[in-house]
Amino acid sequence: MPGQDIDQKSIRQRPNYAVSAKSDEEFKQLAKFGRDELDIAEVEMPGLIALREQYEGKKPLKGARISGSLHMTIQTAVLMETLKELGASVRWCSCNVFSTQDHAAVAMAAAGIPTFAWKRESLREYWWCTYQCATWAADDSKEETGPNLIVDDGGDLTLLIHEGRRAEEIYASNQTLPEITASMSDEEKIVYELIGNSIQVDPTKFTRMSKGVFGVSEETTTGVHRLVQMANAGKLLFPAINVNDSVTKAKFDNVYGCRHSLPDGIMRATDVMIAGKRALVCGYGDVGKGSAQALVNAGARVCVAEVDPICALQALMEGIDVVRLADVISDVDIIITATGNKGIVMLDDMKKMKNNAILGNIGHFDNEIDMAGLATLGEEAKHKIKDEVHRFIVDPETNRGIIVLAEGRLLNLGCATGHPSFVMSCSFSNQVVAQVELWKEKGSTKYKNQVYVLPKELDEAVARAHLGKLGAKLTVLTDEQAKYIGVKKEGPYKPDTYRY
Ligand code: NAD
Ligand code: RBV
Repeated sequence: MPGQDIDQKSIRQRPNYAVSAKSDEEFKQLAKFGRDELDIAEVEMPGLIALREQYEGKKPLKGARISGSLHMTIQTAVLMETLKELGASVRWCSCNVFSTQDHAAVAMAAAGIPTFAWKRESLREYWWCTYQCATWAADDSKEETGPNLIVDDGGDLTLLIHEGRRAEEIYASNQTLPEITASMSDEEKIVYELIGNSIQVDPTKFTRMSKGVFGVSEETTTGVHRLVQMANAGKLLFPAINVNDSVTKAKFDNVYGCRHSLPDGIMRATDVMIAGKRALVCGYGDVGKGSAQALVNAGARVCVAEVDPICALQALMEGIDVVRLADVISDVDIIITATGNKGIVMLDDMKKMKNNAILGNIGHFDNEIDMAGLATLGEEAKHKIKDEVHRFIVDPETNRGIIVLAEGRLLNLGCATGHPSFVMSCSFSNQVVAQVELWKEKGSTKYKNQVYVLPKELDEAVARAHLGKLGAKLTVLTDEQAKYIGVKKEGPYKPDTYRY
């Protein structure tokens, strides 16, 4: 099984967890550090704590086995413990090789929550961890089983189950294992090799597993794109709740979260003076807006690249130039990709960049920047400055190089610690509400194998739960005013068409 090559010296592997700790002493220290930060985070996560209070003694997730694939950070640990407090059994892995905070992962393992995650996993280890997260291992009294609910971020866990089941169907019909072809990416090769190995041990594992899943709640824009494509093709095997498009997620986490954690990542990685520099943000959606604003606030001269005329016009209204990458590539000092699309900055572009210009991505996957192209320059062109910060020599004759952050993966989680607790409390409150809803409706026909958003009442409730902490006092509509604008006094206050 992939993962056999896990570095046993630094990874502490037990049947119920695999986390980073070289010794018992380090495990204890990390667990304490994690717990101390968790205690602080809880105070900053009023939405999650309100949900714990709302459901106290009710255990609405009793009996649910939840597998989560979402950055194993301190904030996520508070989510995991909230799900547990609501009655669920929880099992976790990260959704990115660089995003785990080891003290958070160790604190979860020490608290008895099966966790398979450490910072700087290899791709092989990453998919091994995902596989462990999906596999609810057998013990003396129980047979091996799988999750009945999934929390996903980017869709890798959902993909593994879907592709695993598809491969098992092919295997059942003609005994062939997934073919590994030269045109596949390194990651695809690893995934299909893992599925092939799994089939040889248990040829119906994912088929059984997929039948037990009542639904998935998806955290991020890119994961939602994947789910919508699957649903449209009639291939989605269970219902999905699109947490990303709750207003209290996309319009807060993606915007204000990135406004905080983008500069955090750039500064921790490089400590470069942002003021005065020319920065290009590719993509002016929610993440691009937060990123561009952060760079403007830091004193950079910012421009954006967009394909969508509406987003382009929004940028102009904020006083931000809209340009084409090709026209500015040789002049900018910082380039950030935030499109959720692929192939945004290619090797030929990088060859034109200024010496020591910084290139980073904050979109979900690592294909916005042409890392495969950079790899063709050879190992001698790649200089590690420190973990997650590399200088690639793009012109050997003059030694001109560029600084690439987090190897093209989302730099706010690779070079820093992701979004802070308060904004993640909004995102994760939606996750909890979605999980409770999927579990409540597990026997009903309310949800088909489609992608749903949560009702506005719940979105407003999530926002409401965060006001007190910031000392806000909401104005209350009078009966007459409510009637005049045609809403209920207690909300929802806007029609579904309203865009915030
Ligand atoms: P979005 O759809 O709101 O914005 C993406 C924008 O990129 C769109 O406006 C689109 O028109 C534009 N775009 C697409 N192709 C382009 C191209 N070739 N050139 C220029 N612009 C292009 O999505 P979003 O919510 O902003 O999310 C963007 C990405 O960030 C997704 O992958 C999402 O999953 C991820 N995300 C990351 C974090 C994080 O913490 N790092 C947080 C939230 C979302
Ligand atoms: N994200 N999580 C964190 N601190 O745990 N920070 C950012 C954290 C999520 C965010 O919700 C986004 O949609 C997703 O990471 C992209 O993978």
